Amino acid sequence: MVNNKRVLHLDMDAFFAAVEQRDLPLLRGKPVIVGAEKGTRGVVSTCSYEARKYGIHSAMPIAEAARRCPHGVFMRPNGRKYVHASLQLMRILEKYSPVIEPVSIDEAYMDVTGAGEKFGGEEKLAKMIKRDISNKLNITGTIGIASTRIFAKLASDLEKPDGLTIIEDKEIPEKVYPLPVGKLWGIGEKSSEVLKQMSILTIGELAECPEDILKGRFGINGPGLAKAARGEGSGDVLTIEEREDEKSVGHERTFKMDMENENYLTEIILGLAQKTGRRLRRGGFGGRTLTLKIRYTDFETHTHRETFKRLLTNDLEIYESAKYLLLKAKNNNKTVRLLGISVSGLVKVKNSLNQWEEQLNFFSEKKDNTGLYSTVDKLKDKWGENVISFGGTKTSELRFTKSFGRV
Ligand code: TTP
Ligand code: MG
Repeated sequence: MVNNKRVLHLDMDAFFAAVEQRDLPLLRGKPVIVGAEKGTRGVVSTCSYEARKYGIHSAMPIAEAARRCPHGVFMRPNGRKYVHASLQLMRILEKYSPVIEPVSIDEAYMDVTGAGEKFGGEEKLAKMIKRDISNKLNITGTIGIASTRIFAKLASDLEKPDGLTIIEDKEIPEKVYPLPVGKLWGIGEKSSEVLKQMSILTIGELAECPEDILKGRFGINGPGLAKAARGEGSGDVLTIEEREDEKSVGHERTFKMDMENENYLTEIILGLAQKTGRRLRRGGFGGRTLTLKIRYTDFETHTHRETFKRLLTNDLEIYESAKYLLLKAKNNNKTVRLLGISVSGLVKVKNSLNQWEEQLNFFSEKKDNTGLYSTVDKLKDKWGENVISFGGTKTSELRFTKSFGRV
């Protein structure tokens, strides 16, 4: 798709692990695995690039990571530190474009249309941002630039870590189309497998596939796949103010694997709730209606909606309500492919707060995250002892979960 926009996507490298390696030089050059306690049934949050050589990755069971790399350094996440780094990161980005959309703790889109001229070219601009980040934060990030969000994101994934990939529209056939379909956001192993059976292996082949054929195989989601392959339909980069005009706030996540384990699904819900809560806070909103979207392996998709008496304003309330809907609605005979939650019926509850500041406060009372517990206490004071029961997900294991909501 050709347009006159230029979108920059930045994604920090091995973010949690990089912050740990920065703060403890002993860890540099070592396989560092950040995640659940060894010996528990929890998962890896992330790991350093040294650890990736052992095949370790986010969401892998921690026990598997320990088997693959027994000599690795296993660490529990320190949310307060990561939020602080994230806050600093977003402040740096603000210097380079007024249109920034943070989409997760270590990732942001920037509309850099026209910025190339101001900074002496896109490559110069990207290098300047990378240098600024590494000078100030002492960790690295990878940048992709293209004319659409979906291709900018794809570009930032091509040369990790510490990379930079710029894709001009005229280079799309040469740089994007030969890539495997799985490189495209939203296309996991299952879809790749189905596409393979249709002899569609590359993004270019997918882009050219007639939409009705895809519809026959993937139902209503089929045409979206071809659109994604053409870089279409991923929207503009939105500023915080623009997002405030949205009528609902939410996130969804497609899994690379199909999921049936209830504990894992509630963990996903927890991650989505945190992202949604953050967006609500950023706009100073609360909402009463919660919608849960479930897509099963066979692509059957259901939405379940419920309006609550209380106003949903924070992560834990959203998590609890979404978990309740999940347990009520889920068809236990099917494996789940995608989960999404959104909050609507928005009302302004306070003036716009800086989401990152708020998250920072959340973690800042003491190093051991007592801020989190005091928040839980306040909720319990307000709604009673049973309002928060984390099921399989312990409060102490609250962690950031990367959102794949909006490309
Ligand atoms: P990512 O950007 O997906 O991963 P990363 O920054 O660690 O590594 P990469 O170089 O490939 O970008 O996620 C950012 C952080 O979010 C990550 O450091 C830890 C956290 N996270 C989780 O806690 N759980 C997850 O499943 C994922 C994917 C990330
Ligand atoms: Mg990252």
